[in-house]
Amino acid sequence: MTTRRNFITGAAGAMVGASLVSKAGAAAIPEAPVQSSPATQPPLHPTSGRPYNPVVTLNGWSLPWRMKDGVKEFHLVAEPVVREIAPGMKANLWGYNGQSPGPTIEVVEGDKVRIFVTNKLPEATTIHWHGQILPSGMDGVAGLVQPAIAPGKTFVYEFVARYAGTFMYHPHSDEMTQMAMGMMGFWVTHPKDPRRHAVDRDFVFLLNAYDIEPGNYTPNVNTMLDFNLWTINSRAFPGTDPMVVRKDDKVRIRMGNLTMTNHPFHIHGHRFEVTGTDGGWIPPSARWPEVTVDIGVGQMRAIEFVADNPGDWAFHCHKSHHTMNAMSHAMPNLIGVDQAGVAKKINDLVPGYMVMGDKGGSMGGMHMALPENTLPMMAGRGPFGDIEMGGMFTVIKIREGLARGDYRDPGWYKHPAGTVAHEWTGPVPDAVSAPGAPASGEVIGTARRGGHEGH
Ligand SMILES: [Cu+2]
Repeated sequence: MTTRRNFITGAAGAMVGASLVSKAGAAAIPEAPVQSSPATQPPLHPTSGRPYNPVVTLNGWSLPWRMKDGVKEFHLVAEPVVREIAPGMKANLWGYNGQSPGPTIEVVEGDKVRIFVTNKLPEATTIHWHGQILPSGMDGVAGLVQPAIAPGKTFVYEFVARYAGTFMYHPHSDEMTQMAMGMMGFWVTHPKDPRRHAVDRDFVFLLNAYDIEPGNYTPNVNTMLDFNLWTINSRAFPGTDPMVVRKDDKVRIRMGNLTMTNHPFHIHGHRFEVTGTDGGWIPPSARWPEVTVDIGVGQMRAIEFVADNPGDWAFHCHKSHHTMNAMSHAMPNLIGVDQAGVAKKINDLVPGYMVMGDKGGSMGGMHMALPENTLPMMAGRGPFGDIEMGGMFTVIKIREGLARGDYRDPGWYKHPAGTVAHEWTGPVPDAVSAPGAPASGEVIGTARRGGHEGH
């Protein structure tokens, strides 16, 4: 639910003291709306300024603005927030206007934009407008082109949104800490002519990662690579909302990567084309079909496809560890080892020990008791059982007969008769071994090496 907080009566006013903010000065600053829900909010249709086709931010929202003398004015408040990563786990993060990531900012090509940034963090910050072509002094790099915004201060950024495309914003001040704490947001500059690049559904999200040990609430900001929560807009599956799509809709998904590694995002049941980067739109003659697009560190990609295949389709990072949630990954590799009976004996000594893979049962089926404030490694439940996924995973739900603009979760797909993989109950011929192959059941070597450090 969106609530509104007046700058004069808000905590910022109290923090800097009434004497420092004159009534006239405070009244000149637009209010800073706040979002408290982690659920996907409906698209924000423009009521002032040029028309455009709004985007839908997965598990997020877009920031309202006001028009003042032909300038589109926004107010971002950098502040500590509590983000629900998924039901059962909350994190102390830093974000903007009540959430991490902050709200999506939507403007139109040629718009004059003024953004007030109030810093309610315990340390100085800035905002860099990633991908924007703007005056050097508006680029938000602390020390280089502006002084950092001290706690309690409000700065103003002004520039023209020159090119239509897909962008983001994030601090360029103590950025290792501030991005590890979740400070980032999406930015879309819509084309002047709303018919250009028009699609039926336009989803956006940022990829981010956190290192929060089970039982903790605050990310370790010194982690360099070994993150344990791989998230879409600071949500981990099953906390990520589905992307609901009407059959035959033209769909765009725009993604930005603010983690420390690349993420090859993969769609099921469809082919797409990469149509845009953070540098702009790709000419149709330069596009090629894909089912996976690698999004490098600091990059943005827009993909487009026609949703002509009804069903529930996985959409996820293809690094398999990125579709798992927190908990220890430092375990010996026992695949191929007969662990029958072993698990129970070890469990008597080490409560909670898990055997993985062979004869131990898969991880999705374990349903172990969890420590406080963490998520099972793979937790989703589907109509056929456990969905053995977490992290950077969501579902695209394509249905016939949805209304235009209806994003409500339609439930699980009802497969037409005869279209679900099923057990074969007929005769099965004996397997034929190649000459010199080991006899069935013979074990080659033993599993000694453990772990997978350094991945
Ligand atoms: Cu990934």
